[in-house]
Amino acid sequence: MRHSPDTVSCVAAEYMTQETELRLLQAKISAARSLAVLTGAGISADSGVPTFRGTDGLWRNFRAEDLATPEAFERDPRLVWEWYDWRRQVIAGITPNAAHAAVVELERRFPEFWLITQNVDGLHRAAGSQKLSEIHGNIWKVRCTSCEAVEENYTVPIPMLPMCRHCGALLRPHIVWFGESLLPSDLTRCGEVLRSCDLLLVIGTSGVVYPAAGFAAIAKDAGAFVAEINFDSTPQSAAMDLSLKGRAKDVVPLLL
Ligand code: BV8
Ligand code: ZN
Repeated sequence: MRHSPDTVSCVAAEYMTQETELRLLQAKISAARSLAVLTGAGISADSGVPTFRGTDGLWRNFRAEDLATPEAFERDPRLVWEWYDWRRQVIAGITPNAAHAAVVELERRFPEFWLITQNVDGLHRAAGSQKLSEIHGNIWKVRCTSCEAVEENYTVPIPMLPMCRHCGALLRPHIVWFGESLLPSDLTRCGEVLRSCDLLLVIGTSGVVYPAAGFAAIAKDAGAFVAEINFDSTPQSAAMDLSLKGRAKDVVPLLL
């Protein structure tokens, strides 16, 4: 079956595009002065952490937006804790993958570097990342609903319901829920990083949750080159300077 000229050209263009886009991004990285990286659930998917909107994202048919809210916790703290305990048990047995390790190596190479992650799984820290903002919190931290004490807690399974050892009040996950604002210090840091970086990598995020979904545009408006690495195209792909398709564990190490 003879392919029409334009089919051949777009397949070739498509193939060329991925190959040439990778070369272009490698060149941008070696020319960059300051690098910022924004990650989402997709970078941890290759380690086995369920994503939010992927088919594996559901827990007992609850959507994250139903459980990750102060209202849900008010209504049924046990249900919400059972969900976080289930995720802690899943993540406890998981290790970072080659994409997390490549981000650590980029941090080592760039004096001006910052990582902004939406992930609460703690895998970037476990991989060795140090210059990072966990803007949605960390699943291994708890906060007292009364005295606001924040502590690391790795107890798996966590006793139902976990209480504060300082004042005896109920503990909650130290995580930013829907309807809750990010920490002002994190927002300030993200703003500084996005407006000063000359290259932003956006890895494994669907780009639908704000304010993180607006970060690529902030960097682009400030003159940065913005590149997306994702298994699939996203609502933001068209707005990117470059969009590389593939698994994070396969593509990110190619940038080193
Ligand atoms: C706030 C912690 C002030 C919880 C999370 C403006 C417009 C519309 C709505 C809003 C708006 N401003 C505020 C809102 C409301 C809301 C919001 O954005 N809602 C969305 C649903 C429309 N935002 C908030 O409430 C934020 N707070 O704004 O406060 C305020 C409040 C109210 C109103 C106005 C102002 C707080 C948001 C933070 C919520 N907490 N996480 C927990 O984890 O338990 S968000 C949570 O969902 C994650 O942290 C992450 O941010 C998001 C999930 O997105 P992704 O990480 O991208 O994951 P997803 O599964 O969606 O996609 C995975 C991607 O990876 C896919 O693209 C896939 O193709 C790709 N992929 C998969 N496998 C691979 C891969 N890529 C590469 N390799 C692979 N192997
Ligand atoms: Zn307390």
